[in-house]
Amino acid sequence: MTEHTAPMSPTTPGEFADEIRKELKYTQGVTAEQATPADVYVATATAVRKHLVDSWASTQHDMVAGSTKAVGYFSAEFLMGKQLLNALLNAGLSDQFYDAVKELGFDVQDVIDSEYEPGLGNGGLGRLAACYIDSLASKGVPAFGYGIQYRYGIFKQEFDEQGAQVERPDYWLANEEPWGHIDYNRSQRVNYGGSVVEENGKKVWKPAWSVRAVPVDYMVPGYASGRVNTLRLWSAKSYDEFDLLAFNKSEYVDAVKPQVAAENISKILYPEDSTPQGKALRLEQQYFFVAASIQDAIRVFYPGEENPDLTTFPSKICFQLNDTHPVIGIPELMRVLIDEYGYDWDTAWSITNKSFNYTCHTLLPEALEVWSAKLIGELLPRHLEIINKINEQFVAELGTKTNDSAKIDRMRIVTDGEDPQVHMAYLATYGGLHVNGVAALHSQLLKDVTLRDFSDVYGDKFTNVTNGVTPRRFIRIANPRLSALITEGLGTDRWLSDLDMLEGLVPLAKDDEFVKKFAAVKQANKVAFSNYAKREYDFDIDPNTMVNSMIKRLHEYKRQSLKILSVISQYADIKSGKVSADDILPRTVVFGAKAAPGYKMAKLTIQLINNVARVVNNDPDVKGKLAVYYPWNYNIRLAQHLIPATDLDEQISQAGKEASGTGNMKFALNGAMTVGTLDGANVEIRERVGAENFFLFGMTVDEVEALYAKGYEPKSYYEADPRLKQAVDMVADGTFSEGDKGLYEPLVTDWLNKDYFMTLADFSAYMDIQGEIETLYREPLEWSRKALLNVANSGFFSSDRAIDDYLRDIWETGPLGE
Ligand code: GLS
Repeated sequence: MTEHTAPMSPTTPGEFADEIRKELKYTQGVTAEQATPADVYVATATAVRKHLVDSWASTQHDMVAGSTKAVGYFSAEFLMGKQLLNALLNAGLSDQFYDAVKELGFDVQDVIDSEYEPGLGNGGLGRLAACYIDSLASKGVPAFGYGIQYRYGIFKQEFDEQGAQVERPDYWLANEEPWGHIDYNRSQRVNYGGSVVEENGKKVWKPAWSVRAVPVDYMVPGYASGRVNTLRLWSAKSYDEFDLLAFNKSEYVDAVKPQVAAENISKILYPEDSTPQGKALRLEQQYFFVAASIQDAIRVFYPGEENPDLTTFPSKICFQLNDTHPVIGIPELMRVLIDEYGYDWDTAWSITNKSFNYTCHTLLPEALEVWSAKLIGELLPRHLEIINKINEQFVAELGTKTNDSAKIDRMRIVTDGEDPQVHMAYLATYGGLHVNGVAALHSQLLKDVTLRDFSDVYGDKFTNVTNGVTPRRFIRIANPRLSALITEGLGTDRWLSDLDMLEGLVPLAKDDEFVKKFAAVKQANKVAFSNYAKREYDFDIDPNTMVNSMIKRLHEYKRQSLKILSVISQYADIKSGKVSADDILPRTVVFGAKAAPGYKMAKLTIQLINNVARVVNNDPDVKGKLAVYYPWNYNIRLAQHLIPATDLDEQISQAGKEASGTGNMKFALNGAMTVGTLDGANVEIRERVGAENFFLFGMTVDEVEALYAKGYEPKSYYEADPRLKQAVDMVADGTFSEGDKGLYEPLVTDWLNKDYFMTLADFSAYMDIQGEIETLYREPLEWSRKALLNVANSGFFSSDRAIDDYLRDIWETGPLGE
C-alpha cells in the first residue's frame, strides 16, 4: 500500500460516483445514461469543487482573521494547464475518480480529454506563476494570484501545406468552464483617461471612462496542506451607463467609450514572450488588473472599514510583481493612498515601498518595458504626475549617493527630453523592497550588466531566487510510472512535498536492478507517447529510437536553428553513406514551439523545421535512422506527455540570454539527459547533477562577450566546418523548399552575415558532443544510471524550494498560523 501524504478523502468510489451522478442530474440536467464524457468531466469538476469549498472558506477566514502576511502574486499571465487531475490529487480523490468513472461506464481518458486547456500565458513566465501559486497553497501560505481572465488565450497553432505557422483564435470560454466562479458582487471600478484638476488645494482625477472589473475566482488547492487559496482573474465588463460627466461636456465619443472599449480590455493575451509590446491596450490591461487587485486587497483585509488604517497594509499583504507588466501598481497604490485615503506623500511612499517586490525575467535590456510618458499621461494622467514626482524624489536621493551625473542620468525613471520615456524596471527597482533574478547566473548578470547602476547604489535590494517547478503536476500527474518507482525506492511518497528527498535515490543508482526498472519506466513512457502522438497527430514515432526533444518558445536566442542545422547535417551524412549503417544511432527529434505572430525569422524557422521533417521522414534512405516531428500547438498537455518520454533534452541557448528556463528542470526531474550551454539555470542543474551527467558544450558568457568585442564573423565558421557549410548550403539550395532558393534566403543571409546569437560559432562544438551522447546511449544501463542521478539530484528545482526562498528573503512571511 502506498502511503499518501495528501489525506485520502473518506469518500468511497461508490459515493463519488453518486456525487457525479447528482451533478449530472442537478447541474447538467442529464442522466448518467444520456451523459457524454464532457458532461462527466463537468460534473466531476463540480463535485470536486464541493470537496474543496470548506477549506477554501476556512483559508480565507484564517487569512483575514489571523496575523500572517499574505502574498499577492501579480502576473499578467497564469498558464495553469488542465485542472481536473490536479484538483483531484489535492483533494485526495484521484483513486476514487478512476473507479467512479469506470462504475459510471465511461473511459477515464475520454473524460480527462474533455477538459479544454486554458492558454492564459505565453511560456515560462506564465507557467512559473502557476507553479508558484500551487506551491504557496501547498505550503499553506495565504496568497492570491491576481491576473486577467483573457477571453482569448495564446493562439492555437496550426501548420499550413507549406509548413508555415497559422494562428487561430483560442476561444477557450466557448467550452463549459466549471472552475471559475464569476463574482459580480465583488466587482471593482477601474478608471481611465480624463484629466487632473485642483480642488481645494487637492489633486483630483476626473476620469473620462471606466470599466467594471469582475473577478473570476479559481480555487488553488494545496497538496496535503488542507489549504485552498484563490486565483482571482479579472474580466472586463462595461458599465451599462453613459459617463454623464463626459457626456455633459459633449464629449460624446468619450462617453460611449465604455460600451465600445470596456470588454476589449480583457479580450486577448498578447502573444509575445520576452519582448516588450508598446501598445496602448497592453498598458490598459496592465492597469486594469493591478488597479482592481489593489482595491480588492483593501476590501479583503479591511472589510467594511470606511477609514482603514492603511499604515498596516504592508503587514497584511505584499505584492510580487511578476516582471514589469504590473509595475503600474506602484503609482496606483500611491494614488489610492493619497487621493482616496488622504495620506501625505511620505507616508504613502513608505507604505508603497514596503508593499512591492519585483522579479525580473529577462537579460535582454531591450526586453524591459518602457512606456512613453505621453501615452501614460493620456491614459492615466494622475499616475503620470505621481511617476514624475517619484522620479524627482529619486533623482534627488541619487544626488546624495553619487556625484556621477552621467550615472544619475542613465538611471532616471523618466528620461529627459522631448519625448520622455518611463522605465518600468527602474520604477520597480526603486519603488519596491527587493529585486530578484530567476537563476544564479541571471541574478549576477542583472547586477553586473542589465541593472548595474542600480545594483551599485541599491545593492542590498538585489537577490536571487532560482526558479522551480511543481512536482505534483510535472512528476506525479505527468509521469505516474516514475512517481510509483520513486515512491517504491524511497519507501514513502512524502517526496511530493519535500523534493530534496529525491537524494535518497542516489544510492539506488548503484543498484543495477533499480536502474533497469528506471529504464523500463522510460521505455513504457516512450511507448505511451508514441501512442499519444499517433492518436493526436497521426505521427508514427518509433519508441525504440532515442527521443530527443526541444520544446520552448521559438526564439532566435534559444537557437532552434542550431538544432535543425545539426539534424540536416546528420541527414546529409546518413544519405551520403559517410556514416556506416552500424554507426547510426536511431533518433527521433521532436520540436514543439509557437512563434509570436509578427516574428518573421521565428516563423521562417518553423517552416524550415517542418520541411526538413517532411523531407527526412519521406526519404527511404534514412528510414528507421532519423525522424523529425513537430507536433503543432505546443501546450502544457503536450509537455506533460513528451517530457516523461524524452531521453535527451535540448537547452542550447546562447550563453547569457536565457534568464533561467524551467523546461530544463522538468526534463531533469523526469530522467532526461540534457545537452546544454552554460546559460540560465542549466548552470545550477549541471552543478547539482554532476558535470559527468550533463552534456555541456558551447561558448561561455565571457567568450560570447569577447567575440562580440572582437567582431563576430559568422561566415568564417561556415567556411571552417564542412558539416556546417553543407547544412547551410542545403537550406539555401532548395533541398527543403522543393527547389525554391528564395524561401529561406532571409535565414541564410542572417546566419552568414549577422547571426547575432552565434549559432554558427557554436555549431562545431554542438556536433562534436553528439559523439559523446551517442556513445553513452549505446550503453543503456550507464545512460539510465546517469539519467537517474539527474532525477535524484534535482530536488532543488522544486517550486516549493523557490517559494521557501521568497518567503525567507523577500516576503518575510510563512504558512498560516505561524
Ligand atoms: C522568461 C525567461 O525567458 C525564462 O528563461 C524564464 O525561465 C521565465 C521564468 O522566469 O521567464 N522571461 C520571459 O519573458 N518569458 C520567459 O519565459
